Amino acid sequence: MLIPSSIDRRQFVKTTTLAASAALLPQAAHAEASAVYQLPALPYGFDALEPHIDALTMQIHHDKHHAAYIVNLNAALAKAPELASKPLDQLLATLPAIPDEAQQTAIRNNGGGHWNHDFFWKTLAPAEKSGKPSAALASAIDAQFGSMDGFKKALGEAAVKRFGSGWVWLIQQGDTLKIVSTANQDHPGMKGIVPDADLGTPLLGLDVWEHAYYLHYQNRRPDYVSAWLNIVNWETVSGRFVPKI
Ligand code: MN3
Repeated sequence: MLIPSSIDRRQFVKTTTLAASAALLPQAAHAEASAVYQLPALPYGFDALEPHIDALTMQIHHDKHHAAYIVNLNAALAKAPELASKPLDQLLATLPAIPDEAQQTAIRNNGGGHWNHDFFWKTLAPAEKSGKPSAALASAIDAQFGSMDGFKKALGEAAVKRFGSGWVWLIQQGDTLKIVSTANQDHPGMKGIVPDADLGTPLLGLDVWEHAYYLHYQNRRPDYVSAWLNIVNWETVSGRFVPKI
């Protein structure tokens, strides 16, 4: 075997590196110009939520599932550039205005997927940083559900009742809190699609798709929900709550 001298090797590395960069450049520049949405980095490491959610589940969930929603959302928007400049929550709130049914479905599924997952990652924190609801939110939870345990029970029941894939949400509507559930990647603000889309502001969103828990919990969705409640970022959730003035 011919071993190149160190100079040759250096030159070889330099040349091939340049070639590789050059080959990537047009594609990278093109991707940047046409990709409306980028996969946001997780606000913590893949293993940060262990043992409640395992690192492999987090990695696949973020790097594969969430990434795919973004790729597919960008592909849908590339065919509808007039929609690309709309903020995502506005786009999701006006889905029925998109006349092309296939396009509407693609944006519903993948735009919802992106919004919901971005919200989901921010809703969570390592168990030691989970904290507690603010006094205002805690009192609203007590008023609505009797106690924190009452809230957890209601959330768990809604999670079990969601047949197939979907989400369970804690939503603020005026002074009251509600637990609602959506199918697939439907988002609580999808007016004309989600029946209660005017319920208010989502405070917390629980992903009950099997991809969120199956590796570790298999069919035990209630166990996943109990564990998940240990890693809620209550500071963030409390920040979304608007106390009664
Ligand atoms: Mn998911």
